[in-house]
Amino acid sequence: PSFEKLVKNFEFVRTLDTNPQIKTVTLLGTIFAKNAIITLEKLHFNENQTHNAAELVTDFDEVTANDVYFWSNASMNSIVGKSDLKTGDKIKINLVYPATEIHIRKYDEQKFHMIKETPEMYKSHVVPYIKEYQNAGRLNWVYNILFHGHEADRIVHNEPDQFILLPDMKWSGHDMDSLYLLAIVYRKDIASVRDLNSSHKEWLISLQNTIKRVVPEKYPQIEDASQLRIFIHYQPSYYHFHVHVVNIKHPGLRDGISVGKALLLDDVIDNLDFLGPEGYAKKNITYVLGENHPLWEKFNQ
Ligand code: M7G
Repeated sequence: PSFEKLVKNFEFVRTLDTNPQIKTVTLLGTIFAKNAIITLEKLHFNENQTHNAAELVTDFDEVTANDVYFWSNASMNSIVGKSDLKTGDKIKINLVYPATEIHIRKYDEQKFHMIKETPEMYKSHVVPYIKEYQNAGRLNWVYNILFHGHEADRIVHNEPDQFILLPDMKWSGHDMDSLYLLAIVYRKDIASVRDLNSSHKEWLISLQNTIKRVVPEKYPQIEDASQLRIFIHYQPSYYHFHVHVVNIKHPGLRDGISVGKALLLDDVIDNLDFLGPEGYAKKNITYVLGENHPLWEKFNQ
């Protein structure tokens, strides 16, 4: 029989695996009473699709908006280019509008470098950058969530005086394999991991314990907190302390969970025992920096 005929006669038994990163599903089934495994992969947008892809988005579902950020699940309403995406294919669409130069540079293709940031580099270059940055309204979306009721209907947990836990903009909100939540703390005095020292240890442990308790309660598909990857970023894009809470099955988006960007919250907490009273301000931190990042220019002046 032809390949097509074999596939047409596939009788589904169970799903072996799904992978949100490479957008695959692997199915076990039978074809003419023999076991068969089928892997389907959603294809990447190809060159001749990219220019008009945005025109073809339809069926916007539960649009969320915060400051200059908008996101929604949607679908494509006609065949794009030659193949790949077909009518009705589900997509997730994110919009930044109006986008600043920093946004454009962040998403633009660029060269990356490993940087070993010393405590001196932090003080002389990063601290002024953070100050400059915080005055530029970049944290509006954070304050909207914490203090102005934005995204309120989506909040998973609100621990008064501690933090708000809610779906990250990166998450479709439906697919549990790629569950991605964000815990944003109320306090404004921690811009990044660099501000953490041993005095924050108990506070961080309690924050993490609450996350580990409430996520499996809210999402029974997460059977146990050991199925969550809980981490922070250095450098973060937003200098107000927040924690990423992601299904361990999610292999990550772009560099989000790569070494050189993500630090496990557990490791951070443990390191506070060894870093002395100044904590992370005293440490060399090595990470990936893109040439479009404002710090790249500052370090190279
Ligand atoms: P980050 O480590 O500062 O930067 O994380 P990254 O974007 O390089 O990861 C900020 C996190 O906040 C990211 O995971 C974003 O997807 C998420 N995020 C950003 N904005 C603007 C929003 C928003 O308006 N709402 C929600 N819920 N999440 C957001």
